[in-house]
Amino acid sequence: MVTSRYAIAWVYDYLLNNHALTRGVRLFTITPGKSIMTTTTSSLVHSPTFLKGDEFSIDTFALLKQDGSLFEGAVAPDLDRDKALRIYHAMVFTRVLDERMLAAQRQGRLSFYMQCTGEEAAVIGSAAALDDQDMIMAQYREQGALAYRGFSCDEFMNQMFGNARDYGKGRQMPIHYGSAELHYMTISSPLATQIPQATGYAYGQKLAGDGHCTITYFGEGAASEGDFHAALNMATVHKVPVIFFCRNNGYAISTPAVEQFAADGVAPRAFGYKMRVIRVDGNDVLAVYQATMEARRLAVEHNQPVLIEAMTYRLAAHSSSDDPSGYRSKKEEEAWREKDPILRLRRWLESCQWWNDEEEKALQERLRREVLETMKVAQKRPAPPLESLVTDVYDTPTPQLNEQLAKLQAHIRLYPEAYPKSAAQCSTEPSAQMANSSGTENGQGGH
Ligand SMILES: Cc1ncc(C[n+]2csc(CCOP(=O)(O)OP(=O)(O)O)c2C)c(N)n1
Ligand SMILES: [Mg+2]
Repeated sequence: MVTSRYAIAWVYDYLLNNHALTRGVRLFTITPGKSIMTTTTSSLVHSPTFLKGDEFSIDTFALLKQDGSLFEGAVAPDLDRDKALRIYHAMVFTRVLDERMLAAQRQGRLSFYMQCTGEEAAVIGSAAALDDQDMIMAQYREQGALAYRGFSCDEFMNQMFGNARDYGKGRQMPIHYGSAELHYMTISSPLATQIPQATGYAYGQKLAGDGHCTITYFGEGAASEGDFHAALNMATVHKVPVIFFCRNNGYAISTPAVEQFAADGVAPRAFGYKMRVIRVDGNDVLAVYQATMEARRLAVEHNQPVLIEAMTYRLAAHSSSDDPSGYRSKKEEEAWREKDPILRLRRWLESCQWWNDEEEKALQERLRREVLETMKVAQKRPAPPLESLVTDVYDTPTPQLNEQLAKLQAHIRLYPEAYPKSAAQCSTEPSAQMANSSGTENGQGGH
């Protein structure tokens, strides 16, 4: 962990010191004691030929047809019944959670929600191919990976309701989950920041030599950020064990992929960095699983970073604040609904005699009940203590923070009916912490 924190710091240092604008674009590699060499082995040609880059197209790796049978010549990955069912349960749980929490948002119980609907195979199939100790740095639509790792329904709910049991102490919007125990970096909304962080973290893993890698998830929209390019470049230059997993779900909010880039998706960008790349049918959980297994092997055994582009579709709205009817047709959505990744896996499980209608019914009922009951309990839990607003920011709260807390407490005492009861209770007396460290020491505060 410590090594990796240093490695993330190293990423920012690298970005500051090696940015093309500050150093000039480096065309030469200088090897001490040797002559200056170019970084290319390019041959000389004597007529001006411009390459288009679309001389070959990137194929899509697929194993499973929508009816649950394998394509001719396709071989299912080595997946036993227990693991296949663990994947399936996480996919169904994610779908049930999404449906219920969107409804909760519509009922006014929750301020915000984002669904993974339609992308469960991409997210969970890839998470299942990792070691549970590998690091996950996600964007925000990858709750399925966390569910697969074992984040409980209660833990999801506590985060979403920002109650006293939320690991983030209610400081973040719903869906900003994280778990140190499950090696899942807390979500942060500014797009693509997790991508260079993943390179840095994986560099730390390489230095630590612990045999683990990092996977970072991001949308095709986030891949337009400069952070994406810096991350890929650093990863190949420094040979770090990182998997870049792009969920190409067709949209960045309302902007369709065709209006985001003219190229053949995101995959060809890997060539610019001499990185291994594979495109996979993101609704085919077996193909995603196998591709990610192989990517992990390359990363861990050869320190070879890999880009995976999973072709999928965001079946739901971007978030609970979005209405896709303004920018895409029902017909398009229906066509993708026909490719439902959960149904595809269910049919395969049935063909293996590992699943049946009765088990399906029981699972659906159990998960719906669990989600509903856990939500009701989490919603009623008290909010985090008011003082927690100023703790954890610095080692000890600064006089300014304590002053702000005191003002807030005074405000709550004036208008107790506008705040949760737990906040009003905390505000009957100025906090002990406040009394200890507020004031005008160091000449700050107290004005
Ligand atoms: C730096 C930054 N710019 C813009 C936004 C606003 N924003 C949030 S999500 C989003 C679209 C992202 O699309 P994509 O990466 O394809 O992920 P998807 O939502 O499709 O899963 C945008 C533009 C942001 N959060 N951060
Ligand atoms: Mg997208």
